[in-house]
Amino acid sequence: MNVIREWLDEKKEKLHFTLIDPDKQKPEKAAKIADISSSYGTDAIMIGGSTVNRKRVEATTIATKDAIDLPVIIFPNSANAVTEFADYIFFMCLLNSRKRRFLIEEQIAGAPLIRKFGLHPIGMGYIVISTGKRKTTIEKLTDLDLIRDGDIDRLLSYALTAQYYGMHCVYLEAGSGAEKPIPNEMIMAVHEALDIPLIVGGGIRDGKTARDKIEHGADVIVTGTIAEEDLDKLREIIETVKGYRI
Ligand code: 1GP
Repeated sequence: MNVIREWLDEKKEKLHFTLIDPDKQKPEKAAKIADISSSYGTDAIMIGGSTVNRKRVEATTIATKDAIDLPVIIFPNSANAVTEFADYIFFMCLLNSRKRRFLIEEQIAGAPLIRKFGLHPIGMGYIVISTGKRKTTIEKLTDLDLIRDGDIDRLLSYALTAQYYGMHCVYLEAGSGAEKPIPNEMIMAVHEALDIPLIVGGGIRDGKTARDKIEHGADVIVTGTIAEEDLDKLREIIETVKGYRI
């Protein structure tokens, strides 16, 4: 079962996921952001960040589940983020990392916990693109085989690898707070080559940009930072994504 595909087919709409970083606010505030996002029409809440610890992930997940009725998906930075209180977890491989840790070790550590907790894993090929001059946190932490704006063939090699491995989706990530989002031509190239759902996030701050990404082939738009900074813009983004007719 590919749950992202099912949601897309059932709703016949593009999807918006709200990312909450448990390190950025207390669980009560996180639950409030989830509640507001839900009222604007977001489809799921993702919980994760680059420095989170298990207790914080758990507390934020519990508070969020209590506040809303939407699916909660863990977006883990390591096996330490696996918590029994969520519904789903992105079982992800950072395909263009050079570190064994992000390619397979954290997955091996997390897999038995996923089974024990009965979490539903969503296999994901995670590809980080370096879109700006300034390094994002994820770029600093993960020792990347750099993919820059214009490296379409190499991006396609990675994205096809995800599909041929049987992963359920590909996530093109510009990094939280990125100066520039994923370029349109990269989204279009991956969209044309792949059959699995395409998730796009990082640096999306307004409805026009979200629309641009969807028009070029994104199936799911992820936003994180904007919910902490400007709720009107969050609303604009969600309404744009949900109002888009396929
Ligand atoms: C990061 O793509 C997400 O994993 C969201 O990025 O915080 O820039 O919206 P922003």
